[in-house]
Amino acid sequence: MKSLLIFCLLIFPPTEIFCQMEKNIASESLVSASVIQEGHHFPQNAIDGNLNTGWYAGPTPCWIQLDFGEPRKISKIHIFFCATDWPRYYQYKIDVSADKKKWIQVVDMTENTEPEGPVKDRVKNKGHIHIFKRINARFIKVTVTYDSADPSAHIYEIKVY
Ligand SMILES: [Ca+2]
Repeated sequence: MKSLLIFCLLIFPPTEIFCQMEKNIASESLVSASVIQEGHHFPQNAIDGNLNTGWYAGPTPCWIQLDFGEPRKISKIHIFFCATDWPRYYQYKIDVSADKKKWIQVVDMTENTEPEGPVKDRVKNKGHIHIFKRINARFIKVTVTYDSADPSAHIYEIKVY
C-alpha cells in the first residue's frame, strides 16, 4: 500500500495536481466588449496570457465580456489593470451569468481608490485576486466604472479559475 502511494505521488506530484485544478480557462471563451477598442488594443488581448498586451477602451463605464458557450464552475478571477502609471486607480465590478438573464455580482470594486502598482515592468504586476463561492457561469462581464486618470479602461489580463 505504501509503495502504491509513493508510486502515485511520483506520477502525480501534488504541485501538478494543484496546477491542474488551478487551470486558467479564460482563453477558452469568446470575448466581446461594449465599445470599440483604442488602436490595436483589442478585447482578445485581455485573455491572451500576456501581461504586456491589453484591452484599452472608453469612455467609462464600459465592459468586456467572456462567453464560455456553456456554464462553467468558477470560483476565482485574477484581473490585471495598468500598473505602470502610478497612482492611477480603477473602479470596476464583475458580474456573472449562466443564461444572460439573471446576473450575479461576484466582485464590487466600485469604491476602490487603491492605486495599481507601481511597477516598471508589466509582467511584475500582481493584479487583483477575487475569490468567491463556486458558481456556474457562462458569461463573465467586467465593467470598468471609473479610471482616476482618464475615462478609459485598460485591462491587461483576466484569468478565470
Ligand atoms: Ca494580455
